[in-house]
Amino acid sequence: MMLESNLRVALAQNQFKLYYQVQVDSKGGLIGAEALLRWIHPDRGFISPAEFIPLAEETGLIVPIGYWVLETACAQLKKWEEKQDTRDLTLAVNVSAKQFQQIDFVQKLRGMLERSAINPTRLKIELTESTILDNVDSTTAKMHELRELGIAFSMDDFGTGYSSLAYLQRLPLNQLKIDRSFVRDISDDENDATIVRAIISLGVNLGLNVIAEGVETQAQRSFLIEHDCYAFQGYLFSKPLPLEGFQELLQASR
Ligand code: G
Ligand code: G
Ligand code: MN
Ligand code: NA
Repeated sequence: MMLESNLRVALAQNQFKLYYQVQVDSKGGLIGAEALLRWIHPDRGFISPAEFIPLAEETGLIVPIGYWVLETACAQLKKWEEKQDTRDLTLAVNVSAKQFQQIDFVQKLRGMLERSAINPTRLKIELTESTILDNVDSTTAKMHELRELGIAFSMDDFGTGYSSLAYLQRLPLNQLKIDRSFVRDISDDENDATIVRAIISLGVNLGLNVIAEGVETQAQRSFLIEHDCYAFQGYLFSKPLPLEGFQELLQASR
């Protein structure tokens, strides 16, 4: 059974690790990566965030865990910035609602950016529709403050929530990320195909870039390109990798 105390120990004893999954353009060129949290338990091995994030959210531990993720992401960006061939990488980080809604989130993140001295435009925050809609006014205000600093925003799992078009236009977003549940069957499910086309044209019309996640096959990639989506993430390109593996992949692709 998973307990709150296990999560505290995990944080205290450095059992969390960031994995990195590439994001590519239609020519296979690298555009960035998403940082994905993993828990490597000394006895139980690899534990998926799908298993522990819900408990972390319930207990509020997602807040210190989330700051660890952001600190680690900033430190990694700093290292990448110092090398010619990784200088322009961007890194997307998932931030949960509970963390984004902390009253001092902007202040804390600003502190991290200053301490790490990274270029904030390399950092992208992925929020879900429900995070934003939970508390539209304060979330929008925070997004604007962070955007002033140069941070980019992607709306994760797009299409699964209840965003109204009015909000979408008001939010300082850079990107819509098409949820993988729609991508899975685009080639044979007419409803999913229609939804994906609608999301792409919505993005284009709002001046946002659109990325598809969960791209596993050439057929899915071709469909997306045919319908004007040119950024992808998924097993077709690479699964999420530990830092060493991710960096090897980068070197191999350049
Ligand atoms: O990487 P994977 O598909 O196993 O992730 C499962 C879920 O956990 C996804 O919904 C993903 O967004 C979430 N997740 C992964 N890493 C983080 C993280 O660092 N913070 C938060 N809040 N969620 C994460
Ligand atoms: O909710 P979020 O988009 O943050 O979740 C990302 C998760 O999706 C990661 O945990 C990753 O393991 C998973 N993922 C990444 N690429 C693929 C893919 O091509 N297929 C499937 N099924 N899952 C993927
Ligand atoms: Mn995500
Ligand atoms: Na997603």
